[in-house]
Amino acid sequence: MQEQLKELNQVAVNAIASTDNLDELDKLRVKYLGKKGELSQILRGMGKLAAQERPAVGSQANVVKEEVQQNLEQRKQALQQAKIAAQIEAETLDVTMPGVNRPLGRVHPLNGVVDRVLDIFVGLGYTVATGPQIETDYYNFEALNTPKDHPARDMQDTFYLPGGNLLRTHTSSVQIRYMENNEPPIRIIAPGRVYRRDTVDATHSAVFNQVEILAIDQGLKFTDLKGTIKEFLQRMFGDELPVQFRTSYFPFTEPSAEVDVQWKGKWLEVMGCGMVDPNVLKAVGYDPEIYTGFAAGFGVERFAMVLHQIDDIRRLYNSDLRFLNQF
Ligand code: 2U9
Repeated sequence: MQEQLKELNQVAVNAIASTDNLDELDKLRVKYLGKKGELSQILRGMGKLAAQERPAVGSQANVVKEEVQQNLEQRKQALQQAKIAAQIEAETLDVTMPGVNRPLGRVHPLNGVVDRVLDIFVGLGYTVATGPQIETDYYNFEALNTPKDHPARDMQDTFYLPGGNLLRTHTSSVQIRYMENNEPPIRIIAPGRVYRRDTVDATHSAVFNQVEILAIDQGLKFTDLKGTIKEFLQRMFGDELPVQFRTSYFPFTEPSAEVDVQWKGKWLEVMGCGMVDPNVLKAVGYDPEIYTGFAAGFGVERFAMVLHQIDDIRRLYNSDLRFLNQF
């Protein structure tokens, strides 16, 4: 029996030393020291021993048990430490490796201009309004004092769809729709894409972007329009910017004006404006004896070209990264 115990001790210690896996190690613990394990099985044979032999075998069994236990514990700790060390090794970040280049997107120069414009007008109390790009003749022309035989239709000739609808030539139709559904006082700003039948060149495009503002209230005068436009342009281009108004004509405003700014030594036309024509107010059911209003409009591309010194409008549509990366 003492031989058996010695043998068990030897085999167990060897098995423990040669395992490199924690689950395996636990199985060894059960195999040798568990209730139905090999040590218990040997000790079950103690009954057959002579009484004087038992104490020596009993104490040897304890020594074996302790030694196997100690070996198990030591191996467990060693394997746990090795596991942590391997994990640390695997997760180590090599800061000398070359990085992964993820190019950052940025705001397109056209959207950048629209964002700045909207910020300024929202700050002045205006609400952003949008509407459809496919319009009826009524919302695009008739309601804006531009009947079928009006010469201004030539300038704004557009793309007609089967059935008589058209692609809007300005965002003014958004303002008509808004006025039909709201009562004054009104302060709105309408940004959006518009269409004209135009020959494309460095300064013209058949598809471009506009922003229009509209204010309707009691007692609004041309000086209110001038003050608003001047404030806006100086916030866009700079505090000391010289601004001038030249008389002009639009079917939907009376009187009308074109606005120039002095930019890099030259007068540049940047927008149009005027007092809303009484016929437009009547078309949406407002009484022109009670309400007056002003409106203004400009092309976003033209603003972007002036602000960023862009020489050709088509650069804004080509999605050429060599151009876009400069903004
Ligand atoms: C309503 C009534 C009047 C909007 C206006 C202009 C003058 C103007 C052009 C600038 C360059 C269009 O992009 S462009 O080609 N626009 O000069 N727009 S007044 O007048 C309105 C708008 C809505 C109900």
